[in-house]
Amino acid sequence: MDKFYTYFRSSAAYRVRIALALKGVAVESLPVNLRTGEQHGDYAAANPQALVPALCTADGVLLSQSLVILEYLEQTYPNPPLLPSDSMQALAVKSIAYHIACDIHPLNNLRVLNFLKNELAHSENTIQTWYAHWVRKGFSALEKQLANSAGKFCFDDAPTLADCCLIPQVYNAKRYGIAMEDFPIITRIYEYALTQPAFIAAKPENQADFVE
Ligand SMILES: N[C@@H](CCC(=O)N[C@@H](CS)C(=O)NCC(=O)O)C(=O)O
Repeated sequence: MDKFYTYFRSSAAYRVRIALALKGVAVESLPVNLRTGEQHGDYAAANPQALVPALCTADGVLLSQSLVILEYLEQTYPNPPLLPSDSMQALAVKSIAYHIACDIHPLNNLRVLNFLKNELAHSENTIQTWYAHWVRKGFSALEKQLANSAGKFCFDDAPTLADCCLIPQVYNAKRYGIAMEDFPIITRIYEYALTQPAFIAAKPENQADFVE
């Protein structure tokens, strides 16, 4: 069985949890506590980036980067597919997923916020302004992008890799108190997704390592 290094609150790990649940794939979950800095211990010897998630295949190959793990899952467990069969539509889905994973999430990751706080001595208020700025800028563009593709989910009515990325990012934004009124399509997709069993199973509060 594959081993999955995760943390309940990690939005990148949450992406993978959604895909695992949608595909019905069982893994051995190994929590890495990011709050206590466990990512910098033994785990960093296996994954030098010291970030979660990572997935170690049954053959002992360690995959880092959530989008790579999603690609591995798509190759290994093709059903249900999380990319449309039409190649141009698949690229449209990836464009949404990359928008979130490459341009929104990295600016607001724990280590970035910690650096603003600890090394650059910014106040909580400034850090919140930083967080809100990048999420709002990203979500504003995403809202326009989704206007051309969304149905119940980001691309039509079935979940794709784009939803694996969007739902955790919205969860994270809500946790940081971002008002979602300006993003009705994103909000509609988020609320619909959270009525679906796979998305419920993947929620941070439904993980074994969850703490308040
Ligand atoms: N691009 C990476 C990002 C991974 C990432 O940033 N993970 C965060 C949690 S969401 C992390 O491990 N942070 C630990 C830290 O900042 O020290 C991916 O998609 O897997």
